[in-house]
Amino acid sequence: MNDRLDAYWMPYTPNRQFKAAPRIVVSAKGVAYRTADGREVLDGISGLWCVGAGHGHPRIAEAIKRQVDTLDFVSSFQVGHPGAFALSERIAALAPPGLDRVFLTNSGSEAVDTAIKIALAHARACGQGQRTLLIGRERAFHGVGFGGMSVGGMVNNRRAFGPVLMRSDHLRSTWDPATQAFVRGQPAEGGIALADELERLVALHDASNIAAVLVEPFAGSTGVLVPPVGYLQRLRQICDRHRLLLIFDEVISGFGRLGSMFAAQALGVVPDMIVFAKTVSNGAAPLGGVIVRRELHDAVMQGPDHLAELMHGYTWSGHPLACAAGMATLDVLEEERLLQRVAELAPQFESIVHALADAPGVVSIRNLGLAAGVELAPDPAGPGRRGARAQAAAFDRGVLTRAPGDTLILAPPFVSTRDDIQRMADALRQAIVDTASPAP
Ligand code: PXG
Ligand code: PLP
Repeated sequence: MNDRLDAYWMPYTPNRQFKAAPRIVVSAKGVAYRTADGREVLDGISGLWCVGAGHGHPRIAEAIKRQVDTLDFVSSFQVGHPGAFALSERIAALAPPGLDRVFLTNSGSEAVDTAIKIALAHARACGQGQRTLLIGRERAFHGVGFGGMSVGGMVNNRRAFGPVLMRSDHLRSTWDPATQAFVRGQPAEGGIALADELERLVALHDASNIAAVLVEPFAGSTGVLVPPVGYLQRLRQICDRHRLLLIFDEVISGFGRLGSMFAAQALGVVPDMIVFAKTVSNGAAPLGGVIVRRELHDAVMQGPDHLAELMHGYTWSGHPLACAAGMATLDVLEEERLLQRVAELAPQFESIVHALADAPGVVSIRNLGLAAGVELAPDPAGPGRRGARAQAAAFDRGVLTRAPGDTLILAPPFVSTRDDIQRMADALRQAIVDTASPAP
């Protein structure tokens, strides 16, 4: 093992295994990486669901370079710079009507925790400070902050930290292997019954104790689980009936992955807050945030006039380089008509990934927009091993994927050609074949 890899404790990585057989990337352009040993590896997951416009986009790189030469940093606490205001106004204009106040963070995790704090502060501002319970969903990922972890529903992310989580309860996952195994897009059946479970949780806890309901429009990092038609609409109706805040975590779905700016628009349901990150800056600088319904914001604008209305913020909130990257990314999404491109590519993508159904051990394929999960039967030795082996094999075969459990993710950059996507799927197929027999 190379000793020089020891110091870096890698995030969400089996460190001992990685350091025994490292996968080091040294450059990237468009839809491909170059490894330290000179190989090309296609980016099958848009970085980590964030590089929609492709790597090394000159427009975005230029904007960051210009910004660092003009204003490298100014705090956003009690001073400001033009970029943060311009970016927020632009994002507000892209959001569904009514949602037009934007709080900036540096990551999805920070954005989720920010949205939860806004929900709690809003309840208190309305004289309902007892509303502290969070409702999430099984198999949801909402980042790694204590709030996001609490409302999240991925057991492995919670296990080691359980006793310190915030109070939360969880809807059932929308995933039903019996009826959805090879569904294309949204399942047709079952959405209303799944969403009606929120009524049961409201009856159990009482609406007066609930701060917010937080869901991903589709579950991304848990393996692309797509809710049935009508599910999100019904959640909205139930939240309205009981005056609960509905928050969409659009860290993955926001800024184009579904062929619209937000899933709220693609799926036709308007929440009270939208959490975003990832594609907003095309991966070129850390950026996230929360888009808030104006009335929520206005309700919190109270208290002594010398004090911040919301005692919250990060040193890097509204960082000039991130704002420059965000503005340039929005320019590129618009000028290169990348949302339209995603909408056009999505049906071809769907056919290409579903053609993997006959590869050895494929038990399910789901897709929405430019996101798909290809689930493999687990190794007899237990869940997750086949997925991990297939992920490593895919890298050797020339495509970067992710493997939550035994599901392989494909989420290509928006600028991919049909041919790029086919090459990604071919490499995935080879990796599936390579790992068809259990490890010795
Ligand atoms: N919410 C959602 C819905 C996410 O997908 C976060 C919050 C947290 O964002 P940050 O920027 O703090 O990482 C995410 C992040 C995967 C994978 O394997 C997905 C994410 C992160 C890491 C891995 O799919 N999504
Ligand atoms: N810890 C200490 C000691 C700090 O002074 C600060 C910020 O000033 C933080 C943590 C939070 O860091 P950030 O604002 O980058 O989230």
